[in-house]
Amino acid sequence: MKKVITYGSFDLFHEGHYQLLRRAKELGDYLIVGVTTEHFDRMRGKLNLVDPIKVRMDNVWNTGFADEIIVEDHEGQKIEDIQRYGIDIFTLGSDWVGRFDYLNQYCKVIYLPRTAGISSSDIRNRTQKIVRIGIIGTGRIAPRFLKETSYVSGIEVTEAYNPEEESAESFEQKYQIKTWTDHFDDFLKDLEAVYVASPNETHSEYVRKALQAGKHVLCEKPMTFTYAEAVELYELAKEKKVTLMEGIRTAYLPGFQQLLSVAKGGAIGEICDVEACFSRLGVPGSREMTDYKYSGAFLEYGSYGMLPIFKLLGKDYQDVQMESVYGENGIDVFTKVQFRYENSLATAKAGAGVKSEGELIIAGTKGYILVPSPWWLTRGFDVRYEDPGKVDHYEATFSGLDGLRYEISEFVSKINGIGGHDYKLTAEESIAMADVVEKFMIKRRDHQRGLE
Ligand code: C2G
Repeated sequence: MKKVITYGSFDLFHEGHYQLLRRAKELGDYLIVGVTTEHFDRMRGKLNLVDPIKVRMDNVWNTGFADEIIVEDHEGQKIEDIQRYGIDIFTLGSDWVGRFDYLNQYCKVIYLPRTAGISSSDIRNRTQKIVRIGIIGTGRIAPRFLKETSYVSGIEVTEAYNPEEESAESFEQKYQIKTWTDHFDDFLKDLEAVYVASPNETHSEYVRKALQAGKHVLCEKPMTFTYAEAVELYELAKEKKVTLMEGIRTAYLPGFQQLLSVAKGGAIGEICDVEACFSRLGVPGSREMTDYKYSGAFLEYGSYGMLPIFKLLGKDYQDVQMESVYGENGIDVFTKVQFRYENSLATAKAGAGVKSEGELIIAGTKGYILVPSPWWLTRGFDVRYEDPGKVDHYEATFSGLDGLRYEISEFVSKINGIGGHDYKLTAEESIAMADVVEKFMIKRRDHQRGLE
């Protein structure tokens, strides 16, 4: 009996999928179809799948071509499956030509011609409403956002805004995006959403204005400097029935989700300590090194460290203490924030003029988890125990350089009401971060007053 295997997401099942399965079956006597999990698809950069796995599997089954359906959930599984099921032929559509030639050492690899003129992405784009988003602030991060949006279906950057003419103009010329320097209300008019990537001190005002105009908002961290304002903005979003999301990228990465599950799943027992560090040496003269009012190590990078702490231990700590190493201008070049919970401790460290190891360590009663640097781009981690010979290694991956597309994809899902409750970064967690930021700013201001 000749056994054939093929794989796919089979999202929004269409004629191309049908024809592929028909011809795959004709290649042999028994066809096994591997259907991808959403987690695996997200790791390999396929975002915004519409159909749940059950629907995708049923659709494959209903063609009558598959003799067996399996789930594909990790990189490297194809080799395992070919050996486990004694496969003679591996086949995929011609969009993958060359990519799986290495499997020739295990079985025969055949690429079948792809059906022209139809794809899940086309169907998604036709049936889904495209969210028109405008970027506020055309500085360093705007081009990255623009590029990453192109990998997410259902969203398109159509405009940008920057009151500084020079920056706005060069952005418009370089990226061919209509750019405004004033008339903020007109800029908002044709948009459903905005991405706020302006200087820190302008975030909250732009967020407020956009929410008031009924727009969905994705805002760079830190969204506000005070607890009260964070509460107010999330309430406003609720009242206007729009999505408000703080852009802490790590929260949306598949590897970080996996890390949280493993840590909370009991592998290391009770969690007793979380220690997270993020440092990036700023260029002399850069905002991170000079803007002592609204920038510095903690305001730029502190949210990253607070994220795993609040995700793992909750936001109801008993006490928080913070200390900084300050530069000449009173800016913090390094800040350490320590939380005390009823039965655990946590530390978030942020450096802009100090370099340290960017690792995350979660210590528990049975073992610990080490997420190596850069932990905030979670690509894998170890669960370690008293016995140094016993290590459980978890591999994760994501597409793109910095994971921004996962954050954008989450934003689109929330706008479209897909994906259920907030859990990756809740309003309450974001508000709790604003509270710490407020405490930090008071302390730093006191230090700066002493310098005057
Ligand atoms: N396909 C096709 N014609 C189309 C569209 C898709 O022949 N117009 C084929 C693809 O080449 C693939 C199968 O249908 O062989 C499933 O396509 P997708 O659902 O897009 O899945 P894909 O991302 O190609 O999964 O491990 C997963 C696999 O590596 C590939």
